[in-house]
Amino acid sequence: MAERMHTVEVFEGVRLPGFICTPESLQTACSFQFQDSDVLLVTFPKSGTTWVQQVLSLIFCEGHLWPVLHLPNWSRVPWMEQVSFSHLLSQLDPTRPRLLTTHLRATALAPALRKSKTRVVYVARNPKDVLVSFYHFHRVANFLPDPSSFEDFLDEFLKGTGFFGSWFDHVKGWLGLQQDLNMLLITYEELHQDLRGTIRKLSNFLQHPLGPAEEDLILEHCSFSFMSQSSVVNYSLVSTHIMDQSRGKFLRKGVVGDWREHFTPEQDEKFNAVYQAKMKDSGLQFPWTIG
Ligand code: PPS
Repeated sequence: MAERMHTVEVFEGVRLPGFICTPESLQTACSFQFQDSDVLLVTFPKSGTTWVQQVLSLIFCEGHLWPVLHLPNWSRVPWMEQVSFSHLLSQLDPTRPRLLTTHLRATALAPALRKSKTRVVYVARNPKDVLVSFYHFHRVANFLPDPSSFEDFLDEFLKGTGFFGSWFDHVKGWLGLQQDLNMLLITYEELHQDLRGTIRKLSNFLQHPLGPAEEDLILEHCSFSFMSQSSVVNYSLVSTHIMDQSRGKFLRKGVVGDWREHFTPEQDEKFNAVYQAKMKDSGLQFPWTIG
């Protein structure tokens, strides 16, 4: 795969890193046969994927921490669109619900999902913070191009021409299916503000109620400080040719509102205007205020 490090895969008009996605792997994702017991985590990149992968693994671990402590997040909750998916899927514990992840848009997976009662957990994050986190990640991940400047990166994000496409289309596409699919929306901000309450909400949705001791165990193993030190979630197992964390950590800051340290007042104004135009008719409610 090393020769695909800088390959760009265009899928449904969206640029994806060819290092992790191929036409075959994308086809496998779109024709996947979901089971009613599956749990699908859906995110636009940098919205809290790894955090919720960890929480989902912990909710279903029944107090047995071995996988959480020893298996990387990408093998516990594999990405459906990635080349490694078929192999990782075959390694999942057949006695537990299959926990799956995707960054793909709703148009790609909705037809397959509609055939099942699969529970979908959509995690959204303030797009200003998503943008900042993604900007830094582009500098770390060698399978993504180095951003030329923050301003150019912001313009691409607003136009939706960057990797993984438009944040606006992703969120509106998936959340427009809330009536059709068995879906729960949670936000990165909610996880920050009330981690225990959000975990409870998740476990109720997943029909996997937790006792107070289980909740405590989950809280302990999904904190930013714990995850930053854990090699199976901080991506230190990945070769520096793929992710060079001397350029910035994968678990970078883990805070709400870091965009304020990056945006100029002009950039903020530009962002707000596009956000208003694209989101005003969406009817969606989020914990952030933009514009
Ligand atoms: S990816 O590449 O799409 O899987 O990235 P993703 O995991 O969605 O997003 C990475 C950001 O999530 C932050 N993160 C956390 N924040 C708080 N607490 C915990 N436990 C946690 N785990 C991951 C991570 O630091 C990235 O955000 P930034 O703003 O860059 O720090």
